[in-house]
Amino acid sequence: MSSSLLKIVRLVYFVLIMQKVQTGQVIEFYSNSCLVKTKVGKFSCIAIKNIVVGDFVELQIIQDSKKPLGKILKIKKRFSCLSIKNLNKEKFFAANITHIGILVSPKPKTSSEFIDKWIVKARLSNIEPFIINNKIDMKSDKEYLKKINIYEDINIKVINCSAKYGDNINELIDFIKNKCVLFIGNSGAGKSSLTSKIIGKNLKINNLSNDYGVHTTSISSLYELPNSIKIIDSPGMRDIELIEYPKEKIIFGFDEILECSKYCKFNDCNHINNEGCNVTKSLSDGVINKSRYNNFIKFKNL
Ligand SMILES: Nc1nc2c(ncn2[C@@H]2O[C@H](COP(=O)(O)OP(=O)(O)OP(=O)(O)O)[C@@H](O)[C@H]2O)c(=O)[nH]1
Ligand SMILES: [Mg+2]
Ligand SMILES: [Zn+2]
Repeated sequence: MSSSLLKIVRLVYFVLIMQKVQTGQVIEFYSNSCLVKTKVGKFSCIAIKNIVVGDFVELQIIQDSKKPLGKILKIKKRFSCLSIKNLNKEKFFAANITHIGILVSPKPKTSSEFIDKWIVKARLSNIEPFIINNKIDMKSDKEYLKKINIYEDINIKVINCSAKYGDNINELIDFIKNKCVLFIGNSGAGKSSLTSKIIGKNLKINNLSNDYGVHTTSISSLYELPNSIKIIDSPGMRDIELIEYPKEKIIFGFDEILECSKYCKFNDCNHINNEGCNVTKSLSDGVINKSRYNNFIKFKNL
């Protein structure tokens, strides 16, 4: 095709798509712009208030001086939305995710508080949490392994893998089919390494052993695979607060404690020192794990 004919075809094509309202999904989000993937291509758009990665949007394509740009008209109704509140400031984080993969690693060591806080957050956001125990190629102490094993006992899926060497990646891929998964974890836990392994493309990773040229993920990006897998790689996180939730809701992140609490003598039992408390009884009988119980009490009193 001659170059002038190609230009005309391209022009007609853009005129056609510019007339129609397109729908798409936000796959990358920057401070004041975002990238939206539609059936007819990816378009850079000016961000609108509260928009996040994972949002489905309606947009109009407009021709800016050279390249086409998208103008977001509307954010579609979300089936889940995750936000983080710190010091009274609420930051929306990701939308339309079905599962949160909590990455844990022996180095940097993930605390049980971090895991339990994310389980609470996921449950209260209508999202299913599961655990990805990464870096199984590394030596880890018994205490750490014991800590991870308790989650299987409370029906939270645990997948042991090595993002670096590929061990068990297929099990993870099978599990996340038809799901939209957000990977969260401390900086250096291996979120980007894992995402790279799954999508088969090298993303920049955070080289822990080197103080120079360290790449820490700074934006959340959504990757789509042919087998209906959507993955969001997110920046590493230190700690989250749970201040946005009423204290009485914390128990929904602790299924096993919730179950036992149904047999406490009093409805308003504090599960610490009230008479007839079935939670403290189950704790001393070894039915409830001590670290889970301690985190439950701690989060209720934050
Ligand atoms: N031994 C080992 N190292 C790993 C594994 N997965 C990741 N790493 C290493 O851990 C370091 C951090 O990996 P990243 O994937 O950048 O971690 P991240 O969670 O994306 O970090 P942030 O973007 O800072 O949040 C890199 O040096 C990786 O090579 C693993 O399974 N085993
Ligand atoms: Mg990263
Ligand atoms: Zn009780």
